[in-house]
Amino acid sequence: MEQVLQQIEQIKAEIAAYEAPNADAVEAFRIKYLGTKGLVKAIMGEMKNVPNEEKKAFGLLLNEFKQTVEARYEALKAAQESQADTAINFDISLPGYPTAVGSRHPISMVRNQIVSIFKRLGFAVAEGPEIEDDWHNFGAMNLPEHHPARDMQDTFYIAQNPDWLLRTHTSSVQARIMESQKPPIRVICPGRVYRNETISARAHCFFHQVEGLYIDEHVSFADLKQTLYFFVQEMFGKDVKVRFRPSYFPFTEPSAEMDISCLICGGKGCNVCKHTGWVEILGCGMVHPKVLENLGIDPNKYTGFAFGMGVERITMLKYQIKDLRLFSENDVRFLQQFTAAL
Ligand code: 2NL
Repeated sequence: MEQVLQQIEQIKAEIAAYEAPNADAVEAFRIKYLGTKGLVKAIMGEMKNVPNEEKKAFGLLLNEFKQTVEARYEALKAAQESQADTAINFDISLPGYPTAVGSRHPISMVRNQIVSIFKRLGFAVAEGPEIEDDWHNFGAMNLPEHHPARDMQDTFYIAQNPDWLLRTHTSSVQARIMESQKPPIRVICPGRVYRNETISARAHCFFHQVEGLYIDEHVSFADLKQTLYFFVQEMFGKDVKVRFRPSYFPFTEPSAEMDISCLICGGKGCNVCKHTGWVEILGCGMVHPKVLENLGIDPNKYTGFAFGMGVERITMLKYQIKDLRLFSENDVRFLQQFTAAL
């Protein structure tokens, strides 16, 4: 009896000091103490040698002993597992998980591309307010009092002050430059503009424009054509053809619209060009003398050309996008397709 109690104390001391540096040592502990031929089992076997009246007390003692050994085993096992978790068992030189980053909006990409082409020709970039007054947006641009563009149906007016509106084109930025600078003026104005339209695949209440203006002595329609021809070649490639059709704008005279040969069918005729072989990309003309005069530039001394294009229109052509609304819905499945760093 006495001997068994001593053995129990000895084992208790042993297991408390037991160290398991790895999983094998933990397993060795289990086999040595808790296995079918282990020490705990052997001591349990001593039960049969205990006198009946002491069996109860001895049983309790043995039970407590067994639990102590089991608890020690569980502790060693847990320590070993947590150590395995934190151990460096992977290649720390591998790159981390990539962080999802956004991509440039296609409208911004194409706008930047347009702007950079004109910058190379010596155009400066200018921006201005989106809330304008009637004069800079309409009056100075030679839009008569009762022109339909001035109608509430077409333009968003600011409720507090009927003289204020959301600009309908970025001409208002050029108007401010003509007011405050002397020719030569060579400027490109990208920006968001607003029109009161019913939203559909082809129309939205806002879109983006790039307008250009060049004023100096002796600026001619030939300068206009060559500048825009250079732009088209840089933007769409050397094989693209251009044509000018006469048109009308209140702020230019003469006025024209410029078409390029269809990028999709190369001029043979398809759905995109409505089987004409040509697609319209911008409007342009010689600045109306009245506009120059309105903004303090002598039309007898100076001439100029101007043009305006819709960025959405050019982006849709370039990427064959069929619905304008995609540009403002911010659906990542759409946006993720434009990953070039422009
Ligand atoms: C279009 C046509 C155009 C202009 C914009 C302009 C600006 C000044 C003076 C004269 Cl300051 N004209 N801009 C000229 C012709 C056409 O835009 O279809 N845009 C989307």
